[in-house]
Amino acid sequence: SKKAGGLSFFEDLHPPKSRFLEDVLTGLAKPQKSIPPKHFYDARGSALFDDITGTDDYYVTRTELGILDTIAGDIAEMAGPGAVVIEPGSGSSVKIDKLLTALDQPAGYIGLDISRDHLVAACEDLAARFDGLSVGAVCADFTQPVPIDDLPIPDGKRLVFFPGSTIGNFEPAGSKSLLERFRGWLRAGDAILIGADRVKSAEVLETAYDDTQGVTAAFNLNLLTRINRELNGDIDIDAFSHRAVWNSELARVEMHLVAEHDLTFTVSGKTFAMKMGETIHTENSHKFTIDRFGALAASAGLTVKAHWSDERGYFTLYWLER
Ligand code: AVJ
Repeated sequence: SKKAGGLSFFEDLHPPKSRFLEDVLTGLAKPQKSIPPKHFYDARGSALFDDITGTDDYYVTRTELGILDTIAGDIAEMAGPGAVVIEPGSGSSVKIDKLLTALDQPAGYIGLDISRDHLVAACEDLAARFDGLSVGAVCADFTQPVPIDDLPIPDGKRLVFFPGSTIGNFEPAGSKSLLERFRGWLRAGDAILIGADRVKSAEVLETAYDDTQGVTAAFNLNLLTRINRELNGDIDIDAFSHRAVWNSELARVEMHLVAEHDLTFTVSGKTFAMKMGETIHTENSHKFTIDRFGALAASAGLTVKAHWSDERGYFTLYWLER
């Protein structure tokens, strides 16, 4: 029973709207100002992120795609015929196309995303590209509980696909709960295929997050443009510069917006002051050794059954089971 647009089902769990204003006002009031990275992704921010993945310096996306090409046969064998792919935060069509093409007659695909319009468009596109694949869409926030048993998921071995090192955006406690949540979607024999960026030299990491073309700088600064437009702000964007720094202690690349001189600004009627050199912390991108990632998985009750990396050891895809 196909619904309009070629979807087998659409389930709207009505996730609460992201609290952009609340997050910004709370974050700017902290001693170390910070804004969660999920707010980067308005239309302009999403387009800039796509541009980042095309830069020479941001190796992440290109490297993961290369690994996916190399391991297509292994993946097909481990998943077996008739697998059902579940993708939380359904993202890049290039990656999911590679996975679905690699698999042996996948039975279904379920996209799960907080952004209803983006989700439906992406899933309808996918249904059109993969004739005969049962495609479902769930509008939900995957960082919150999802009543997976109430959804009409087709029978078959489940494969939760979480590429891109998105897990790196979460704090250690958050990444553990996220993996626990995904684990709760698995039955015996089901699996998670997850990509995570590796620890490497500070130089490579800092260049990847401060590319020479300035795309990542524009991506970071766009957050201020978004605040001015959507939250009635008057921030002088020219007063800020982009900084990416490898924090080896915490194994993460941090992105900051640095005030170039003392300034004040208002957002929705609230006034904020910053000193020269003070920063707004906008993103953490955690990096993992294979051992550390295995320990994280184990802490969430998951076992690494296989893992694959590129030749430089920049990025790793992990096959996890419960
Ligand atoms: C989409 C979170 C995986 O951390 O590498 C890219 C976002 N930020 N360049 C990452 C990002 C700056 C990206 N993730």
